[in-house]
Amino acid sequence: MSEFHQSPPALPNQYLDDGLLRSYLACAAPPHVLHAIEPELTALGERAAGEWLALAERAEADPPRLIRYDAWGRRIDRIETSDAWRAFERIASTEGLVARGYERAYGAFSRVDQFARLYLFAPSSATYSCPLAMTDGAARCLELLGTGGRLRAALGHLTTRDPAQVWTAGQWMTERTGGSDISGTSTVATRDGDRFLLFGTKWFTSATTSQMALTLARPEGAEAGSRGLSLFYLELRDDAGLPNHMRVLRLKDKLGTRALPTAEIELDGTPAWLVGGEGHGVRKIATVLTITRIYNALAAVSGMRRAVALARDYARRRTAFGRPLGEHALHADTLAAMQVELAGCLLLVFRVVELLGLTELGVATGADARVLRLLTPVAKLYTGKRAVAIASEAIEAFGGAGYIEDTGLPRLLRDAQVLPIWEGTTNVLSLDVWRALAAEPDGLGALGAELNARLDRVTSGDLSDAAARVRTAARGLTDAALRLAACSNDDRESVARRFAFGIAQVTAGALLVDHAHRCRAMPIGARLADAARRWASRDLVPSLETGAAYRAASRRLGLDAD
Ligand code: MFK
Repeated sequence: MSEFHQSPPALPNQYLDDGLLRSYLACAAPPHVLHAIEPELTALGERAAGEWLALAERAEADPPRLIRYDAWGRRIDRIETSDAWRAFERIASTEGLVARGYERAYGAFSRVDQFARLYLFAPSSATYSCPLAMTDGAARCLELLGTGGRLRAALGHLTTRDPAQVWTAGQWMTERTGGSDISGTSTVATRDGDRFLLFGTKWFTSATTSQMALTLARPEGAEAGSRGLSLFYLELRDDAGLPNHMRVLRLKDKLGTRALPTAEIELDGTPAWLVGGEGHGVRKIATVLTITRIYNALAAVSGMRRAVALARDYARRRTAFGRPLGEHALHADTLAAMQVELAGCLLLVFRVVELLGLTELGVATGADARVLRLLTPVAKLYTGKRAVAIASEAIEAFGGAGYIEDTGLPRLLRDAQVLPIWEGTTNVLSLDVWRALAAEPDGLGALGAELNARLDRVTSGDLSDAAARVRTAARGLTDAALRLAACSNDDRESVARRFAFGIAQVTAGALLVDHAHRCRAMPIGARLADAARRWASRDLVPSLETGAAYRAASRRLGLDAD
């Protein structure tokens, strides 16, 4: 009988081992800031590979439960979470994973510092990054719009580092009628003095153990459709700790994110306060969506990084056909493609984070603000899709072991699959790109100018071909946008996803070529240059064919019975 056992993959310090992240920070961070944060990031990288990973496994193994009644028959609707899940709440607050974005200790760079920490935390957190995303989004919304003692006090709870005081927030938009199209929102707000009472059902409420939520409802008498909606603040529990005129109908049985409590909730006179006055609720909650979409993109790249790290480690351990997997040219090629994808996506996401920091500090140029608006949906939609593909590839790199639950590997794929769905699906966000360009027609011009300036810096000969390819693709994209602007809405819609992918790939390409050039003297420089050349050699802009005949063919292909 064989006593042979495969050796499982191991994770080293997740900061020290991450040359890509470190090279990015070395370029992006002011030297004194890098000096200050590196020891802390190193400590977080250690915890991400050890303590947090163990907590995440425990949280996944002990998912939330809904306790409807207490022993005496009183309806309590308490969601019980594991000790491990609650430990993440303490860790997140003491590490200031949200607070740092509001303390702004490093000025406009504070968001990059915060998101670098989140990058290490997220893939070892059993999706605790989700409540943090909504907490951060709500904090920003209240910071901008939250007047009055109650809302200012809530902001204090969301941004504190004190675990005894800290709150998390939910963001409740989705109802039975839909999550993308929220015009059918049927939650009604009835005025009750200086507050409102909410009546309705919310179909997806993630992180339902939060203390507060921001939600949409229609004040009585307000117009139909999304324009009649207002944004409200509510607290989930009353002073006695009981549900605040609401019922938890059930917990969702989800494909992944299993440690994260997601529930259906019925509001039955829940006290709520207007945020930013009556009306324009969608425009107001868009502040939350911008933040949560950036978190989503961050979760996607950090998940990709984890998948790549595991697959790479295994490729050194696992022997097949007489050699370690990594010694096989085809496997090395597959891992290389994953790393290239990760590199482009990481730089894309952190560029968005940089722009967020500049905007919040009030030091962004008009062009920066336009690029942030444009790249937020682009980064979210592109990285969400790529995260699923990379997780799938990583699992395949483990062969059958990747398909077996107790290796923990299937979770990579399950948890990635939510990323293109929540916070706006790929198609909804592709259309949001056109919404952004309709509001700011010069958004693409501003992006193009930034990318060209980056490419102009590239003077090293071994990257000049790559720079030229990206520049040509960027020009093609701008020309296409002009052509599409003159097309019908239907034509623009049919091409929207391909157009958004083009923006993502061209932007990431320019960032990667620029970054490789800046890092050329570092030990990682040659690897980055290889990654940049491979990225640039793709078809950066997919076919943008459209038109009435094309759309008719799409309908026939997509919908007609064979
Ligand atoms: C680890 C990762 C963590 C993630 C945690 C997630 C957990 C939470 C789970 C969820 O909550 S998932 C549900 C998230 N839901 C969505 O993302 C909604 C998806 N649907 C859309 O985004 C639709 O496009 C939208 C609801 C916005 C369509 O609504 P409308 O009312 O038909 O859009 P309209 O009329 O174009 O826009 C209304 C206003 O909002 C306009 O402003 P004005 O009133 O000034 O004209 C728009 O400009 C503005 N707006 C819309 N989208 C915007 C925006 N402003 C800025 N940024 C945007 N993205």
